[in-house]
Amino acid sequence: AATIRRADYAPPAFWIDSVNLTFDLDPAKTRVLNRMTLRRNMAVPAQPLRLDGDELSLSRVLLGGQGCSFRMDGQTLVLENLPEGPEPFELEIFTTCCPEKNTQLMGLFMSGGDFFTQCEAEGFRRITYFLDRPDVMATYTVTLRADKARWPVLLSNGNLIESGDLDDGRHFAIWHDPHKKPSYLFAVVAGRLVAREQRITTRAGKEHLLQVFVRPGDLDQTGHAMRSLMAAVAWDEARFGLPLDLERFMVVATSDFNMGAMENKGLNIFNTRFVLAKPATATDADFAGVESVIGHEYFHNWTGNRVTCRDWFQLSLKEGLTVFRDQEFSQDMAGSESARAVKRIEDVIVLRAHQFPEDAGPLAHPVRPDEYQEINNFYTTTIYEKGAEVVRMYQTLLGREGFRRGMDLYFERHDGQAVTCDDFAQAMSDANPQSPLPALLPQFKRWYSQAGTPVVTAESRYDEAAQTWTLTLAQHTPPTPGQAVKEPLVIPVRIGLVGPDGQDVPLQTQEGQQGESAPAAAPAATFTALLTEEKASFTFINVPAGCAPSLLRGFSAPVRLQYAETPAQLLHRLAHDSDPFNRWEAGQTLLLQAATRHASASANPGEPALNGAQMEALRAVLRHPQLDAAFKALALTLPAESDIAEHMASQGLPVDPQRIHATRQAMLAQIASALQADWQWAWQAHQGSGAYQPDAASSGRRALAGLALLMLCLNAQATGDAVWPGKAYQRAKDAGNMTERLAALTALIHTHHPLAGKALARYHALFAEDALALDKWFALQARTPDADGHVLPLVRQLMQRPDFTLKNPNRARALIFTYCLNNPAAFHRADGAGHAFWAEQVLALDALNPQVAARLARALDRWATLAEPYRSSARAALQTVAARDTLSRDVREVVTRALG
Ligand code: HT7
Ligand code: ZN
Repeated sequence: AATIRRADYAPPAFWIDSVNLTFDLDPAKTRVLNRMTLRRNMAVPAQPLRLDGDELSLSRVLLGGQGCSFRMDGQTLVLENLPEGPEPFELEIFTTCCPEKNTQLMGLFMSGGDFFTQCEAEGFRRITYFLDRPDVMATYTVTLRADKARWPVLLSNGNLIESGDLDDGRHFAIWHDPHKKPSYLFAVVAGRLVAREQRITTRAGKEHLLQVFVRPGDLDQTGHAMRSLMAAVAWDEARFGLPLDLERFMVVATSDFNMGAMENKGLNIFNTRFVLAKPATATDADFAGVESVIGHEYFHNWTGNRVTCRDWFQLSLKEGLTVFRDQEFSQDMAGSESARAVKRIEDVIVLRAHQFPEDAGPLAHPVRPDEYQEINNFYTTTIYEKGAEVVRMYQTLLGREGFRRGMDLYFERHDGQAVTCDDFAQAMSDANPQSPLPALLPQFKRWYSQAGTPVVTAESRYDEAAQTWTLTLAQHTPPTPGQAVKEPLVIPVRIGLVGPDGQDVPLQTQEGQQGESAPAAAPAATFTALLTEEKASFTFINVPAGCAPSLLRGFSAPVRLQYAETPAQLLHRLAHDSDPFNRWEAGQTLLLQAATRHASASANPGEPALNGAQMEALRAVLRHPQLDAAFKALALTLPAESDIAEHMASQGLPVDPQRIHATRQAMLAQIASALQADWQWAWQAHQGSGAYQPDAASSGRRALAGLALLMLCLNAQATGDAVWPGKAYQRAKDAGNMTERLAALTALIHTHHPLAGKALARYHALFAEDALALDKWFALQARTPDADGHVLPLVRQLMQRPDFTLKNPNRARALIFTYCLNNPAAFHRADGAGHAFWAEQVLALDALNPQVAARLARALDRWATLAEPYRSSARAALQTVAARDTLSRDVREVVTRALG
């Protein structure tokens, strides 16, 4: 397949000013008439017009109303004899497509009998021939015609101009979008839908209509989405001065969708997973997901739509920035300082669980990639989450106000344009001439061009006589495929010192150090050291003896920190660190180190992983009178098996998924048993009363109670006690909300309790008609801890059920992805059967939906870190897939790169 290179970017040979589309919607054969006004781009050498197309049937092409010559170059429609000057001309193209056969879910497709579109990144070319690239922006007028009884609601971007009835029971609607937009933001929906509506008046005094469209039975599940949307509108205006620029803002939910949601101008299309939420069927995590994705898509209206990307290499310009904005939104919505910190911890857990492995694996790529074969493969955690961390570092360097100045200048300069990551960086820098950024900008921009997670090594030296503390920081970024040599980056490292009494020690620097700002009036508790060289030292004065350094507070940069901290220092910080992120991190480091020791080949598996002092430290956190329940739940949750695997891989240790699983199970049993009385207290003290609320405090309480129930059932599994499994069964049966029901079911399933089967059957009977709740039922079982290899046969058996289908991405993700990506010990089997199953499913999915198949293909990215025999069977499975000659471009790119 052809490689597309960033260096080859050239402006388009033509501009498209306006597009007039008429759709005659029909599942088997939809007819699309595309009348557009184009003009030559006189700034580039004269070339033929090459219009992108994909799986279209072409009926007619007219130039200025007359037949004209054209040719096909593969799927590209080529017109040579066009006006040579800059004057506009009209082109009319008539095509048909087949939505009911569109299992890729790109372009125009059907879901539950309704029509939807997905155009990002290159789906518009599956609707009509077009210059399907983000730097070609046009105004759109869209006429939709369809059978009125089957598709009573007809939607497109912008404003409804006219609607009415036609002959034969058909009707029409005409929409006009006044905003110029790239084709990837185009959308159409036609269906039997109902809407929750809300009129709002924004700060600017303008009235707007917000609508959330769903299938008729789902209206009672749209309240949270609407409240989140209203909050997002208010937040963007308050925090960034960015108002809603549309009279009408629509959100529509579909149950067949490749990703979470899509920010089409004024007509966001969502996976039902991120719209529908009611306490009986949605968990706290689901409620939080709705808020964050509703926010994310809404924030794209400015960061992505008003200012868009020049080309797809700049994807992180909109995605990294918008993830940063949705993270900030969710933090602000969480309220208290502690709840904000919990959100930050959760975001970093996600980054480390997904982006760090990507950056260390065969598909590592920079935040602004240099090349791709299939753009759909580049909607990655590097573009999104690492991109967001890069944006966050601007805010760390410039402060909130400086960051806001940068944003203001970015919009002042680029509103209505298609721009690059360089343009964003320049605006941040130019808006903050007094900051360290202008001098560091070329070096800072290496964050966009260099792949790989930097390793920052810290060394601490204390001079008791001089009462000085010197911290030496060194950076090194390991090589990644295609990038052998790395240059030093600009790394902001936020530092604190926890004194012997547990209080922060004020940090006073020696003169002339590169850091935060000019000497502050009063020494602050936290200092931001800017590491710009390969190695640099920072000395602080008036430091008492016995302090514990607290480094990379708030996770101030997306790096791996290596610091040989003593066990006593770790325990001290777990007990006292004023930075909640680092306090949590101290506990996780302790647990990760213990797990790594225990899982390594030389360890004695019979020995307990945690010692008495460590257990007491965990008990102290659990019983702490001031700490929030949400924080406690995070602090007492063991690192996932995949986190332990990555930690071991980063130390060059072979990854044995079975040993890691055994270690983690042993640690769980140890914590369950040693803290038995404390877990009982935690369960009893964190029961709720009253109606379900998804707020941070209530969900934190439920998280801790759920963890306590799991621990109590684990302990019961060891002792044979029947009380706690009985309580779990009752809860799984009668819980008033899905969070508690799922926690109880998980406790039964994870302890292989005989009541688990009965509880699962009851669950299925209750939720058989609710697709999202049923997805949880499949996922729960795919995540069962393996006992004698029983999970794979269970997954195969579940696939035979009439309510399973590979065609629905949510269902495939619930069962197959969960098994392959979230249950490592069940997946990486010594007999290789898990890997063979993966190959089978990747191939089966590829025939239906290459985008989804390519995501599953990523499950074996880290095969080279595995111990034998897992490594060989994983490679063999990759080779099996690579040997198929009919592979999509999507899967081909992933497996070829994985095999290196
Ligand atoms: N900008 C969107 C990315 C997207 C997508 C969404 C749905 C289906 C296919 C898709 N391809 C790319 C989602 C977002 O980041 O907001
Ligand atoms: Zn996005």
